[in-house]
Amino acid sequence: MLHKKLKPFPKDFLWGASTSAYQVEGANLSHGKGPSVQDVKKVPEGTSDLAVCADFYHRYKEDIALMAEMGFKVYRFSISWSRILPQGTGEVNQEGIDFYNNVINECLKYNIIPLVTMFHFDMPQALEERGGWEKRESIDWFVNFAKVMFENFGDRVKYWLTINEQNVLILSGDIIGTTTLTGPEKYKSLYQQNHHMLVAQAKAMALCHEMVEGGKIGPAPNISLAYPASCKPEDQLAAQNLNAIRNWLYLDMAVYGEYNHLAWAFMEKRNATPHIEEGDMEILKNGHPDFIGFNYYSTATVAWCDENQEETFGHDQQKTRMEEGVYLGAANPNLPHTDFGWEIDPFGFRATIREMYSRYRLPMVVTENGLGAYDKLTEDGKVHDPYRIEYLRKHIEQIQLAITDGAEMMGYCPWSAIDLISTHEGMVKRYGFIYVDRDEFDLKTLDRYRKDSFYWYKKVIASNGEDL
Ligand code: BGP
Repeated sequence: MLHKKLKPFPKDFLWGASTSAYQVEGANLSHGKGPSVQDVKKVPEGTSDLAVCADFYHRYKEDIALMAEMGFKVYRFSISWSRILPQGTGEVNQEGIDFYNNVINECLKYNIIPLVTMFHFDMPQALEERGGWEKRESIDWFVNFAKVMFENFGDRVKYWLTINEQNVLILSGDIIGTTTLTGPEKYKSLYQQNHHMLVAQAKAMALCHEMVEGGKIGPAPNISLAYPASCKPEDQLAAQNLNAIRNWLYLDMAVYGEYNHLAWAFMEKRNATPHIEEGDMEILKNGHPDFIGFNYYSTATVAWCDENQEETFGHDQQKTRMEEGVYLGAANPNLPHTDFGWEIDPFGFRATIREMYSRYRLPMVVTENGLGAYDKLTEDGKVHDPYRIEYLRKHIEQIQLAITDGAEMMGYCPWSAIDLISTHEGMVKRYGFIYVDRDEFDLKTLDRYRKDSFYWYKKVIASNGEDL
């Protein structure tokens, strides 16, 4: 600690939690909604499809009432693009607008601030078939979608997030079902997609400021500070490489409108620098986020990587894939893991926040953080999840330490408010404060139960983070 005394959480600190449309809503091909890439992806073996999820589409009132009971100040959810615009552009689905109006109004009824993610892994399939993010037109498609959202919801939604985990879309799209590209050719396409998303994001940020009175908007990448696997100087270079390619590329662009030079050198190495049209760099410079939203699950550890090295560490969105000649993902022997193999690193959370604040000097809101586990409902309707409480407590402690270090923190929205379908590991990987009574394939009652963490978080919020 740098100080002896901890600074308190700000009075208006936004305590809440997160979900995303395709993982929580269900009703994925009904009520006028068009399919998204998530609805047509190959569902990983042994995991449920997205037809019902937590059935939030039909039970949002009950769920938001439970969030209010926990004392939420904010609820982060995403709007499904293809529920609003079934073809991605063109005709608006009024039922979709009505649904999100109802969700927003329900939040406001309890004084819960809606924090809306505009895009969370769910490109409309109709647009994917027209070339998706690789097409230059994707910028206009997204800006049009943003406009529809600001027009319909901007009178009540003042906090917006652009693209959830754009870095994960680029680095691990194969894991979360947004790309089938593999091999050396993938880079060129992916970094062109990335460029379009960055320009689209900058335009959406500018448009938000123009259209939404008092509107605030920011990005929402997944940030994991990279550690060198040892104090060998080469490992430090590998960690800098990963930090640039995984983290700073996205935030340097969102905040400063500049391509990070190390990430650019990596794109050159892979023959994957994007085509940049005249005027793009100006648009990128004019984006200006009001805050940074970021998801944090763990840090990453990497070693130097020679050419022709073999991958030794498993890979998903939190476990770093090898990049030949750039970095090699490694296990951190100092850290425990979750049942699903993700490392747990609360100290790394503070280190990540410190580093981000040093680089960007913007207020930050944690848009995801949490522990996936095989929770069990007992016969008397309880869910004992002390492991989740411990995880969250340790991370909240580190936020307070980071605030004491001088970082500006606006809020904390762990993943997830309620159990929902994981990106690739089904319903059994639960994160919620609220348990949903269903199995992978057996929908059971879909009733809601308060987990032990529900009561604990309620107390944390009521004491503004003092009673952990
Ligand atoms: C993030 C995503 C979420 C979410 C979470 C947990 O990458 O933004 O959508 O699901 O990770 O990941 P998983 O569902 O794979 O456990």
